[in-house]
Amino acid sequence: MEVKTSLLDNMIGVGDMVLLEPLNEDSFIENLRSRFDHNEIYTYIGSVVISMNPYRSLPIYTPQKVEEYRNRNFYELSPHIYALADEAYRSLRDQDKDQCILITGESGAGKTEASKLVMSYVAAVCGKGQEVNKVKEQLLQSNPVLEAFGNAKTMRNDNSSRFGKYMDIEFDFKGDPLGGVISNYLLEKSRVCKQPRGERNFHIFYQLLSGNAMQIVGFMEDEVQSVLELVAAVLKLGNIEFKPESRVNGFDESRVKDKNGETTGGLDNRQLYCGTQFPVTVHMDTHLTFLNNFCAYYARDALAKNLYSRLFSWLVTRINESIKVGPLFAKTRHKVMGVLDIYGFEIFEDNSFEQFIINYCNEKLQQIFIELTLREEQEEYIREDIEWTNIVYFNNAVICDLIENNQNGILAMLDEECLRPGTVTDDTFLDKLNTICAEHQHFESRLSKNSKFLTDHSLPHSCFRIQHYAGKVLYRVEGFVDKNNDLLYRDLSQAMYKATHSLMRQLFPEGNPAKVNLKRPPTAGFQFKASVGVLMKNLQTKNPNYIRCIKPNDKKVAHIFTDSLVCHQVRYLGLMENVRVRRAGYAFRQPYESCLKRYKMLCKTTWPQWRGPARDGVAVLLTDCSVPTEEFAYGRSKIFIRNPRTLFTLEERRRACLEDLATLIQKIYRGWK
Ligand code: AD9
Ligand code: MG
Repeated sequence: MEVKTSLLDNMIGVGDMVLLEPLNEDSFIENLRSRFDHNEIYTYIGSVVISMNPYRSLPIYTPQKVEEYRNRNFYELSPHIYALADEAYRSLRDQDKDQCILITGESGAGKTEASKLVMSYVAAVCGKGQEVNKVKEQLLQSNPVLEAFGNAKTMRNDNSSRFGKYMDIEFDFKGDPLGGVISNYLLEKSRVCKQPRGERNFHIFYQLLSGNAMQIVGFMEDEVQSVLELVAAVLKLGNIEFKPESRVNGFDESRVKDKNGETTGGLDNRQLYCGTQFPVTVHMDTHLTFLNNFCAYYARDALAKNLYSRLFSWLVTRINESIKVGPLFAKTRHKVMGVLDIYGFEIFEDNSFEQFIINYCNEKLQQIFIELTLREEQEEYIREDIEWTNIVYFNNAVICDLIENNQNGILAMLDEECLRPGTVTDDTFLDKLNTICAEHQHFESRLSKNSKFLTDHSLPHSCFRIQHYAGKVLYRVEGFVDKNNDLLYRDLSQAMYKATHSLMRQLFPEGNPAKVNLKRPPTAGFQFKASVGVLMKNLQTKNPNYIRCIKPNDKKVAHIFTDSLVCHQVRYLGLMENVRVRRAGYAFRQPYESCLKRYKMLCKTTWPQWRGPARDGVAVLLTDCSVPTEEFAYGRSKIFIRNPRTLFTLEERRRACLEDLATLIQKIYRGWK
């Protein structure tokens, strides 16, 4: 069989790393670099798309490009994120396989941009009509709203996602979009009160100040007004200052310094002041008392953070209401495409609970990638009896376990410490980590063997260090206990519930005195672990499509490709191992029955019906099509095809065959008429 050449052969460098000769780290990086220099920012490893952030807009996302990639085979055109989006959408529509798009990479690597490109491509190629267009518009418009409230400028990225986002887009049997559901994961709410030097608060605070009129699809005008009032209230809270006033019963009391301005956009300021001032519960008796200065500031910040994060979650719920699938479709099975865009792995000078959570989430995603592309792929060869030499790769399961193990994982220990009566501080938590390490043989050996967790004496005070898959991160324990507890004085909730502002009341339902619930809310870490667990289970039920984003430089500028930085990412993303597994293996596999069903028309002996075992039918078919024997291998239940282009050629012949058939049918039909 003549192996058809695709555009993969006529381009800068090599479009698919699987075809790279010789294959080593240097040639891999060089290939990325020469393609990047020629504005070829996408490169494949088989079906995985590597995306280099160009840091400038390239003319490669035009409607013409969409048309070019529409309904074309993955390997037919030069690598593009549209090819992956098209492939995922077509498998969803034609083969009824739920898909998920997993986008990974460190902060600033281009994940959010990639997720928007996938969504806009799918929106451009799926369905038409007024109703469908409205659904599409709402799905797409959810992005700017959530970005305004959930993104901020950081040292690593001017538009950094400070929350995790997973969106399920649902389609009907024809592949028309019906609606969607967004899940959000732990917003970095500490940013509301404090931003590291050189960073900013969430975008909305600046948009609000510059009077940016907000157009939110699906929101009523008064809702927008309400939301902005609460954003203003958060700002206002930040400006409240206290001064120590008197000493009553040996306690310092603190009062609000300046009560200028009685309203903040429709919200009575006194309600905010009340919230931060009284009363507190002391020894189970409720005394009307004022907080001391430290506690007053603490309460103020806790309230601002809680108010903002609850407002954010409310926004997500509200957006979900407008994009949810209509009741008509509730009972039918939908096809689902999930798009995951989380906060990228980050290492700052000062890393706290937020970075710990963000990096844990990235470990889990890396784990899915390893499970599915490296481990599962190799295990399938063994299962199917295909000759195979094992390829060694680093499995980060040990780090995930270190963090999430129910008995002695770091999160479990943090929870235990948070729930323990007595004096609990961040340092007692750190002591606990150290003691557990020393006491538990299993734990200690697991840790020291892999040196993933280090609290040795060379570390700065109050720190521990984790050797993550993407690098060593030093965490300062200060604030861990507090942020994990995430408690709000009950009185604050009650004061907020008393507000005349209806959205404010809605955000603090536990403040309703009729519904006092003395049960402790689950900790932030516990909730996050649980929701990530649900997400991982959900992803595993879908067919994964990977986009691995790489950041070319640390300066956030175009045209600069820093070898060492790219090399570091290529290493920790496991891309070399990915190519090796892919190269040694087979690009394509399919059960004998489905392979025969799809291609039997290419061979006279198997068409229209093959009456023997499917495996023999496939053998006859491949011989008849002159596919070279080194191009395929017979597994127990599946046929394995090595080179994507072999498959591409089979697909091309099938398409030609179908066209001939259609012409023939038309001729016969005309003859009849
Ligand atoms: V973080 O983990 O949320 O901090 P991301 O999401 O990985 O990070 P993002 O998509 O926000 O990074 O990309 C950072 C910036 O790079 C964008 O604001 C764009 O200015 C730039 N970028 C990324 N991808 C592209 C692209 N395909 N074309 C042009 C891009 N610019
Ligand atoms: Mg992002």
